[in-house]
Amino acid sequence: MILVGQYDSPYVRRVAISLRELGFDYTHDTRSVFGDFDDMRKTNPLGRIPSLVLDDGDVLIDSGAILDWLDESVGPERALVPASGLPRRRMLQLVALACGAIDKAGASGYERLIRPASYRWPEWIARCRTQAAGAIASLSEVDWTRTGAMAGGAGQAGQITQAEISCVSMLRYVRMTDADLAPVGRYPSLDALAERCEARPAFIATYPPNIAYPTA
Ligand SMILES: N[C@@H](CCC(=O)N[C@@H](CS)C(=O)NCC(=O)O)C(=O)O
Repeated sequence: MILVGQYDSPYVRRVAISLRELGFDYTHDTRSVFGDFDDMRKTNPLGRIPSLVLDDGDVLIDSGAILDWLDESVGPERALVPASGLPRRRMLQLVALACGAIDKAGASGYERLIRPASYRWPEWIARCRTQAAGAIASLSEVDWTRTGAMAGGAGQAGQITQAEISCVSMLRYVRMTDADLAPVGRYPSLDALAERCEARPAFIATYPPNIAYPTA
């Protein structure tokens, strides 16, 4: 299968980490969502990443749908999100907070990266950053040493969970694009989570290099 999209996208990265943690092989298509826009739209009509091209030619789009398919493929014992009940609900809540923080940090980042300076709207950027900061603060209150236990099936015997993968992908992205939202030291629980996860082979292999984001 082919994973389309670069690892500086936290959505691509959470799929890449999940593929690796679950033992899937993939080829990496590193076309750029901006530089190769027209070509990218032939893979995904939305012109977004990630996409996952399956061996039968089917193309899955949207990281949530891709991860759902991965979990279904490996079955409930190995799935990264618990199959049902309170553990599933709680884990999906953490994943939603992580993805919401990505969306909001991303929206404010695109304002700075893409929109011409004279058209930027500071109040909108501030609102997006407040929303991202709220989700990050909420995630920092989680006892990350217990997410596996909370997750029922997922997380047993040292298996990583989707909450951890998505949260650490979010944190790396935020620290690349808007570090003031979660500087090292402000949230010790998230620092510890990142340190534990970023040492795993799947995280090391997908660690995105720093990118130059405008600050204002
Ligand atoms: N809900 C989507 C969001 C994907 C997304 O926002 N991808 C970004 C890169 S991080 C993208 O393709 N941005 C370009 C665009 O939307 O035009 C997912 O989870 O896959």
